[in-house]
Amino acid sequence: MTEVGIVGLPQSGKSTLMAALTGAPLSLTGAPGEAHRGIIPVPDPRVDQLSEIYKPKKTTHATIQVTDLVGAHGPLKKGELFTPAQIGHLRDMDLLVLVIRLFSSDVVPHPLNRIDPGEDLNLFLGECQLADLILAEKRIERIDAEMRKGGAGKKREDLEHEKDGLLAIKEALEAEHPVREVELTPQQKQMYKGFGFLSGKKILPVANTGDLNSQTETDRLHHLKDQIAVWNRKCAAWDLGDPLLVNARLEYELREMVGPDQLESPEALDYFREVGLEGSSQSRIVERAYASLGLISFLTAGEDEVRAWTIPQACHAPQAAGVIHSDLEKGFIRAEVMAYQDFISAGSQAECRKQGTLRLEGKDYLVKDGDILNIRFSV
Ligand SMILES: Nc1nc2c(ncn2[C@@H]2O[C@H](COP(=O)(O)OP(=O)(O)O)[C@@H](O)[C@H]2O)c(=O)[nH]1
Ligand SMILES: [Mg+2]
Repeated sequence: MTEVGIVGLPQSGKSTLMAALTGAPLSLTGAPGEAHRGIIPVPDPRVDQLSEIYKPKKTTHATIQVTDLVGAHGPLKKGELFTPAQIGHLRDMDLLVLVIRLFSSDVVPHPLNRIDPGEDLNLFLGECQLADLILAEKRIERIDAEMRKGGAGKKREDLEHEKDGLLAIKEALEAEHPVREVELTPQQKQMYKGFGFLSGKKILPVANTGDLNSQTETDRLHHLKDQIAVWNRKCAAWDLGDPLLVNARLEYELREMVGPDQLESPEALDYFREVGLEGSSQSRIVERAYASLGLISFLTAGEDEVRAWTIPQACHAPQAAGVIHSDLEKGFIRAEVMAYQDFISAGSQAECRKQGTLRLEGKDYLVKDGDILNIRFSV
């Protein structure tokens, strides 16, 4: 499952956003390092439409797992944004949603006693690099110690290869370039997989706004955008897109008031527009997460269940089948494939067969977004 970590400075609205996105109870406290998990269904009108047609016993949307991590309490010092336990959790994430505070509040103190989104971004990315640098240096030291013990042959070659990559990573980080930029061999990528370098992950900036009609807030937003541009100029691999605009507290309160399926209702949209937003954030966060991770969905449809499944963009039919069940990958024979749109235009599977839009595809077929698959397999 796709793992998204909600990160950022204390009091930026991470836990509120988590509750707004997942419907999990709002939890404003907790011990540092504690992880609160929740699930976001991936909105997909195709699933709803197929469900209307098949009237299955069960309808299942794809999901993303989100984790909200309780950070250190109190004022921040350099190198203290992440606790070791937090970094441990963050390693497993595919994507970091970085919440940056734009809203003012007399009752919610900022940990640095100022609201400056550009500086918060700098601080966060700086801490990511610092954490990665410490990790790389520690590992280099261990490798050196192991090499001093002697030994030759394959093991030594591997250690040298691992160290070379780490030195390149160290050099990049010192120049404020993310680990993502460093060109590594497939073997090195495998070696560092478990390290979970923070700047090796995709980072999606989310600006938590209060009221965008106020000049102060639009100024802050511009400042944040400028700062994002500075990082992207420094190194394109940061690839920080435009910040996604949310109002976590409003979204949370509306969700409580009108229910999760009414967040796009005209009534709810009025509330969002009043504070300068186009709507709720769930579908936009999911969309950006999918795009930045290069994910697509395929569908399965029948009387028992209509369901969406998440796969990477370049995924062959057997691997896609494996997401449903490993037996389907092992025993894969062929996939019956219809594009969602063809199915809707034709009206039925039988009609697709007649029109030739229901195809049989083999092991080399690259599954496309919105394909409706039926896997033929034998075990
Ligand atoms: N005024 C205002 N307060 C907010 C907003 N978002 C969150 N808060 C408040 O800020 C405080 C900290 O939020 P929380 O979600 O616990 O932040 P976290 O420390 O990043 O998890 C809470 O009291 C929230 O109610 C917002 O958009 N506007
Ligand atoms: Mg929190």
